[in-house]
Amino acid sequence: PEVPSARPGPTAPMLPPCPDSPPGLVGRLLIEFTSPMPLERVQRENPGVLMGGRYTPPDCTPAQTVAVIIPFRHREHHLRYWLHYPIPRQLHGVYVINQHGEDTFNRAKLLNVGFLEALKEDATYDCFIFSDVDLVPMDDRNLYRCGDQPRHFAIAMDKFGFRLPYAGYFGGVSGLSKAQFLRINGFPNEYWGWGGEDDDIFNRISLTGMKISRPDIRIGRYRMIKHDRDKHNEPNPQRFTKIQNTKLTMKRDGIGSVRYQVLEVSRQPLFTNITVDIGRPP
Ligand code: UDH
Ligand code: NGS
Repeated sequence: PEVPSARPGPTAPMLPPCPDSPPGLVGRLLIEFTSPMPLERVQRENPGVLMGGRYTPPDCTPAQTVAVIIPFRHREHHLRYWLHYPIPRQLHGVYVINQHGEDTFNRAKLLNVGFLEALKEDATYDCFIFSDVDLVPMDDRNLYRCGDQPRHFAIAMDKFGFRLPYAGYFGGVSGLSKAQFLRINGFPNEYWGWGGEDDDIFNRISLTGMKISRPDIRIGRYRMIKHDRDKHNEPNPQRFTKIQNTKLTMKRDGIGSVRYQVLEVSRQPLFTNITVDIGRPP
C-alpha cells in the first residue's frame, strides 16, 4: 500500500502555536464504569468536536496532528465510556477500526489498517496513538502526543496493581510518530487471536535501535473496563514462537504488506467508524 505524504495546504491559517500542554488540565481524574453511558450524553458533552471525531483548536495551531486508532469489534458500551472521559479531547481524529465478520480477531492488523486509512483521510497526521477501547487514562497529564522515541502510555493499569507487568510490556496504549511507525514497517499482520502482537511491536522497536519512552508511573495510570474474554479471540498458541522470530519476519510482514478491504466508512458525531474485511488466519 502507498503511504500518503503531507503537502503544505494552500490556506494555512496564521494562528499562533498551541502551548506545550493544553489549558485546563486537572491531573488525577475520577473514572468509574458503573452506570451505562448513553451516546447522546457523550455527544452533548462535546459540542466542539466535528463529524467523524475531528477536532482543531479554534485559537492555535497544534505542533502535531494526532490520530487515535482503536481496534474494535462488539464493544459499543466500552467506546461510549472511552469517548466520555477527557483525554479524547487532546486528539485531532478518532478512528474506530471495526473488524467485519466473526473470524479470529487480529488487533495489530486492524491498527495497520487504521494508520493507512487515517492518512488517506488527512495526510497531515504525524502522530498515531493506538488504544484499546477498554482503557481509560486516570490522569489528563498523560498527554496523547508523540516524541522522539515510541511511547508507551498504559504503564500503570489497575488490573496489574498500577505497575508494569514486565519490563518489555508495550500493550494497551502506545504512540508512534509516522516516521517511527514506518521505520519498524508498522505492526505485524500475522498475529491472529490474543497475545504476543504487542511484544512483537516492542521487538521491532528495539531491533531498529529505538527506545521506549514512558510517563511518570504516578501519571501513566489506567482503569480497564472489566470484561469477559471475547469470542473469537482465543489465546494464539503460535505467539511464543512468533515473538522469537521478529527479526526475520518484520521485513516482509508489516505496513508494506497489509491486505484488506474497506467495507464501510461512516462518520459518526465523535468518531469515524471504518468497517474492514481483514481476512482470516491461513
Ligand atoms: N477487541 C475488540 N473486540 C474483541 C476483541 C478485542 O474490540 O472481540 C479490541 C478492544 O479494543 C480490546 C483490544 O482489542 O480492548 C484488546 O483485546 P482484549 O481487551 O480482549 O485484551 P485483554 O488483554 O483481555 O484486555 C483478554 C481477555 C481477558 C479475560 C479476563 C476475564 N476475567
Ligand atoms: C503477555 C502477552 C502480551 C500481553 C501481556 C498482558 O504474556 O501480549 O501478557 O496480558 N504476551 C504473550 O502472550 C507472548 S494481560 O494480562 O493483559 O491479559 O499483552
